[in-house]
This record gives sequence, structure tokens and C-alpha cells, in this order.
Amino acid sequence: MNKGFDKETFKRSVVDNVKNMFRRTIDEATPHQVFQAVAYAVKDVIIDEWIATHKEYEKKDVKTVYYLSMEFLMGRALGNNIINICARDEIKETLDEMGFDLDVIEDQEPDAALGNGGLGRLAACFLDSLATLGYPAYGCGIRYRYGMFKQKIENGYQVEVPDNWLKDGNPFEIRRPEYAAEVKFGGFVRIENQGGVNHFVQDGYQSVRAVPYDLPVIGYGNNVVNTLRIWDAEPINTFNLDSFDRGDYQKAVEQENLAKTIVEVLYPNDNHYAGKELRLKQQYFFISASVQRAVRKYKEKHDDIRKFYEKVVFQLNDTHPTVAIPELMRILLDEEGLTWDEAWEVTTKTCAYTNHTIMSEALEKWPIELFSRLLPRIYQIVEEINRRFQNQIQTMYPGNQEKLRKMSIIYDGQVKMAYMAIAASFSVNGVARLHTEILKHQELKDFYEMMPEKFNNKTNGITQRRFLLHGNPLLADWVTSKIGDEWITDLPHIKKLELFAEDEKCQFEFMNIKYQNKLRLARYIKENNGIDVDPRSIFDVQVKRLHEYKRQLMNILHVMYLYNQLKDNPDMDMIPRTFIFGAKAAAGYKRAKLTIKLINSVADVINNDKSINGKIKVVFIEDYRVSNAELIFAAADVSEQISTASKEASGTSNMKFMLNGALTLGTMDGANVEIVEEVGADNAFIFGMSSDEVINYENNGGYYPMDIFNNDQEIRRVLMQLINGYYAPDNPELFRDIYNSLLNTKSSDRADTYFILKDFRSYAEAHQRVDKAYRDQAWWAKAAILNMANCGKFTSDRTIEEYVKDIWHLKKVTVEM
Ligand code: GP0
Repeated sequence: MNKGFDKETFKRSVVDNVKNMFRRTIDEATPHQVFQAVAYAVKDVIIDEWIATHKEYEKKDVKTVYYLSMEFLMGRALGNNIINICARDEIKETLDEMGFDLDVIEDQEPDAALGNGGLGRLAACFLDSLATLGYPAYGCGIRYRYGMFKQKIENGYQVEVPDNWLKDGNPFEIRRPEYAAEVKFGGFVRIENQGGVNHFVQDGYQSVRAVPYDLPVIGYGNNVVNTLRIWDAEPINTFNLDSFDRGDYQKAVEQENLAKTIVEVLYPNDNHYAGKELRLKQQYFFISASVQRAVRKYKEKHDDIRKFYEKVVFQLNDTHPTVAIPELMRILLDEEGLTWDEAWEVTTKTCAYTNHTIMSEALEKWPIELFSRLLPRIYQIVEEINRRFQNQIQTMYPGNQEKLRKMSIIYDGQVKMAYMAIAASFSVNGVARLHTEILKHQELKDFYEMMPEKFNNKTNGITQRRFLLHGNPLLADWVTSKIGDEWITDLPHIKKLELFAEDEKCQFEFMNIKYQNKLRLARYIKENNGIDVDPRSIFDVQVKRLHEYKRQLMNILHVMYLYNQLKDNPDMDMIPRTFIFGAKAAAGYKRAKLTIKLINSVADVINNDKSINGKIKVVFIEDYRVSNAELIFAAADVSEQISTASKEASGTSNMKFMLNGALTLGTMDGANVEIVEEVGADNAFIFGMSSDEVINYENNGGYYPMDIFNNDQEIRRVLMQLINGYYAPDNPELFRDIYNSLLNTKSSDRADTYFILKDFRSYAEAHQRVDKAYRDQAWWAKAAILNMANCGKFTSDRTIEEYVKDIWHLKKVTVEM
């Protein structure tokens, strides 16, 4: 409950907002206008806390973490903000009295989709936890004009539609022109000798003005409001049309274009590096602005820049923000006049790096030509960092040319961002135990051997406030009614649910809530996809970015296999199953897009086949995003986490499912390993090769999927259906590429790189275990409750406390109102 909340004031505020903003009375307002008016009324409530929080930070002169990230996948703000100011019931009631439904109002808000998937959503969960725990933090990112594209499915194919999320304004943001910074690109570096000291001056550059917009990040019930600062680009000086100097005119036009294009759109690639020049511009743009601002802020209060790291820590969310390292060096050397050694000490005590993947195609390697042309002074600094790092390698491993070659930051015409991040950070962390071990002993072996003290693990987490309290109110209330509400800010308390796992009444209540949530999702599916699903069937869900290593293909091949069995034997005894998919494919990722088409083609055939009595349904949920994810997790029975072992760094949807009482059907990969450790292998369905087996095969040239094709009739039948028109009568060749990817053939790449056929039988057998287990509803309910009871470890609050203790060393702040 929010003590300060006053219904009448809030009502007046909403009514006045509608008048002032839209010149309408409240009964004339559209639902979207009501949303805006309510959002501004909520902003009113929090603005004093926002100011008070920052006053407190200043007074205490706190150390602050800057979470530097190209992505913040925030989703909708209104509902979450209302929850975190603890005024959900009050505001719901107030709006009721005014004749509005809060859920409908919330649905008006577009998702803030400034991210692709796991990495961006992790950043958003971290901000929620930082504020809730009372730690001083800024998120720093880009105010993309267009976020993650909206996905439409047309004729079974993905079509990308621009996400114009700002078109009606963003009620929660505040423009802060007083903190604008200039960011320079291109030109050349001139050395000026002044009194025997060399000064490096960048000349002939183009620049843009970075202008920050601040968004409030509200802690749960603690008056703390942190800031997500996202940078917009504006042209530096308005056109001088009087100018007769053609050079100036040309440059002004170019600078205006640069400002327009730089923040235009989020690159929709997940786990994949595309090497686009504009992407590097985006990186340097928001990093330079953020680092400049952090230095300036520090200097307002302190005069010794050599102690910068005592008040500031930069956490690099993957390699995307790695230019923060040479940028901080540049400012310290060129603007603050430190020596190299002094600047290096500050930088290496300020920066820490998180690795999110071992997929080699995700590694950022910028061509020297591009990098040095765009960032000439920064490149000089990178060269010097590399020169000194090489010296260090040579000292440690005299005469070892192999090490030098393998570990060099600049090699083969490229700048390797991960290596720079490791060389210059005091901490390097992976995002789940298995992932960190693979980094230490495989991918980054040489670096680990050279500097083992830097490496550490921080297993990911998720915020229970959004993914249970907000997303699943029925279950959240149920949990609170059983064990109290401490779980909201201290998730391990949820362990107390164990006491109820065997209680028949509780099992029944749980299953009933799950059923209500399945009804809710079924309604959503009917409205958005026009498909009828049976809420009594098992909801078996795989929602995540579409990527070969995540193996959505294995899932749909298994559906095809089951369907074949049903066709042969329509009386086959099976619990009806609804296979639910949600996934965006990067716009240029052909095979991923073809997989979406395959899922939809299979859905078309199966969903319209009366002969199988609705035993299988296949649903592809269009435009999977944070807001519909909340509905999906709440309704899931089975959580598909089926990546090829060793490939998924952590996964985070696995945790969101567990929190909502779904059972994991998965491989021993990423954080699944730790989930199984917490809940016990008996309460999950584990299958497939281990990461060691996968890595072994990979090191020995793979395996022969043709052997499986030749020896397993049922698998062969499924594969043949990819090329005999069974699911594409008009174009039997449609899925040839997928067929080839599994069996082929082309000498250039190996067949079935992700071991789909190798794991198939084991996967099918795990599905049979699911079918069998679901028949015993008491067992299932018990296992589901035990999953919830044992998800305490996977709160992002725990992850953040570990970052604070091992890496950031921040102090908690309390804000009195
Ligand atoms: C990793 F490298 N992740 C990347 C990337 O470019 N994008 C991205 O979302 C993900 C991992 O795939 C993950 O395993 C992990 O949990 C997440 O980063 C957060 O660490 C699955 O979402």
C-alpha cells in the first residue's frame, strides 16, 4: 500500500492532464489519451522521489555504477511503475470509479523495445533490481527512433514493420539539454607542441550533439528512483544558409544527416555481428557522451581525476560498449593531462566487462581501415594499448609467437573488441556457471591463464516484480496468501511454498490459477492469431529469438514426427498438446526466417486436420515482445530450453518460466544446469548431449547425420517431408535449405552443426515423459510448485548483490520522504 497516495488528487490530475494536453473532457478522451493522462499523473507522484534520490546521492557522494549497454529492453513502463510505487490497488480502484479499466489503459502503451532479446532484457531487469536494492546507478544507452521491429506474419512469412514507438510521445521521459555533449567523428589527428608537451588535436572532423533523455527507474516501495539515460543526436549547429563557403555548407548538410541517421534504428541482430559502419558510430556516440558526462559530473565535486575509480565504475554489457576504454583514456590523456600510466591505472580500475556468448559469429572485430577512419585518435590509443599488451605477453611468455598471434588486440587487419575489453578491465564475467567455465577453459583459455584473477561468474537473474507480480497477478496473490509478501523483494523466501507442494488443496488451487492464465492466453491467441486452442491441453512453449543454436527447428521436427504417429494411429493415447512458438528472426537471417515459415506451414496443416481430434495444435504468436511475454510465461506448463549444450550462455526465459510454475524440458546448457541443481532432476525433463560431448565432437570434425537418416525410419520420414511438398504442396523445394542444413552435403560447412538429429531421439523420449507425467495432476502440480519454491536463486536481486560485492563495491542508500 502507498501511504501518500490520495485518490481525489489523482483523479483531478488525470482529468486536468486530459484537458491540458488534448483540450478534451475526460469522457471525450480516447483510451490512448487516458493512458497518457494517467502516465503523467503517475510521473507527478514519483518526480519528488526522483529528485530526492539524486539529492541523497550528491549529499553522500556515493560511488555509482554506469551500466553501459546498446540495449535496454524495458517493455511497458506504466504498470510496472504503478506496482513499484505500491499503488496498484489504489490506482485500479480510482480508475474504476472513473469508469476505466487499468488493464485496458496499460494495453495502450507501446513497448519500449530498445533491445533484441536476452541481453537487453537482462539490462532492464538489472536496473529494476539496482533501484529496488537502493544502489546508485545509471543505465546509459541510445534513444533509438525505431526500436526492435514489429513482426507481422503474412502467408506464414515474417514481415518486419518499423516500430515507431515515440510517435505519440513518451510520457515518462525528460529531455536534459543541460547535459548535452559533442561527439566527434573522422578527420585527422594533429600533434601540437606547446612548451615541449605534445597535444593531440582532432581536426577536420564531423560532429553531433548528444542530448540525453532521462527515464525514471523506480525501486519497489523504497522511494528510490534511478535513471536510465538514453542519448538522442541533434545537429551541432543549425544551418548557416548565408554561408558562401561551399565547404561549410557541405559539412553542415553532412552533419545534419549524421545526426539523423545515427540514432535512427536498433540493429536487429542477436548473437551476431554484422560489421556495419553505422553500428560503430552508434557505439562511439553513446559511449563518448556517457563517458564525457561521467567525467564532468565527477569533476564538479572532486579535483583529483586520478581517483575517478573511487566514485565511478563502468560495466560493459558485452563488447558493444568497449570503446569506453580508449575513450576514457583519450579524455584522461588529452583533456586531463595525465600520463599514460596514470590514465591506464584509472581506466583499468574503472572498467569491467561481461561476456554473453561464445558464438564466434557474435565476436566484434572491426576492420582497421574503418575503425581508424571513423575514430582516428581512438585508434592511435588502441594501437598503444595493444603495443603494451603485447610487451606484457612477451614478458610472461618469452619467445612464444603463438600466444602473441592468438591474443593480439589488433591482428589480421582487425581490432578485436573482446580482447581489448579483457586486457583493460579489472573484471571479466560470464553469465552462468557453465558458460564461465567454458570461457575459462576453452574460448578465453589463454587470457584466463595469463590473468586468472580477473575471471568470475555472475549467473543471470530476472525480476520477480515484472514477471510474477505484474505479469501473473492471480499467482502472485496466491503466493502472498500462503507465505506473505517478502518474496517481492527477497525471492528466496518463496522456498516456504515447499510446505504446500504436497497439499491437495494447494495443488488444486495452483492448477486452477494456471488454467485461468491459459484461458487468458487462449483469448489473446484467438484475438491475435485467430486460432482456437484448448486450455485443457498442455501448453508447451518455446519463446526466444530465432537462432539455429536455440533449435526451434528440432522442436517443429518433433511436432511433425508426432503428427505422423497420430496419422498412423488416430487413437494414439496422448494428452492434447498445444505447441506455442514466439520468435523474431534477424531481418537478414534467411534460414531463421525459413524456419518461421516451416512452423507456420506445419501449423496450417495440423490445425486444420479434423482427423486428429485436436490432439495437437501449433501456434506461432506474432510479435513476441516483453508485454505479451508476461501473459505467455503465466500460462505455460512446459518450458522448452533446448539449445545445443554449450551454446546458450545462460538463457533467462528459463528462469521466468520457472518462476511461473512451468517445468523445464531442456538440455544441460547455460543456466538450465543451475535450475536443475536447485529444483532437482526429478522435477524437470532433461535430455540430450552434454556440453563436453558436443565440444568433443566439434573438436573432432562433427558427426555423420546421414547414419541417422539411413537407420531411423521415422526421422527419415520427417526429413523427407521437408522436400516432398507435404507441408508446401505448391512448392516442394521450399524447405530444401533446411533439409540440406541437416544432411548435407556441401563441403564448405558441416551438416547438422547443432546436433539436432543426434539429440532427436532423446528429445522425443523426454516429451513422452512429459505426457506421462501430466496424467498425474497431483504430481504435476507438486513439481510446478517445487519449481516456484526453488527459483529463489534466479532473482536479478541476487545477481546484482553479487556484482556489488565482487565488482562494483557500492553502498546502499535510503531515501526518506
Ligand atoms: C548474447 F551475445 N545474448 C549475445 C547477444 O548478442 N544477444 C543476447 O541476447 C544473450 C544470450 O544468448 C543468453 O544466453 C543470455 O541469457 C543473455 O544474453 C543475457 O546474458 C540468452 O538470452
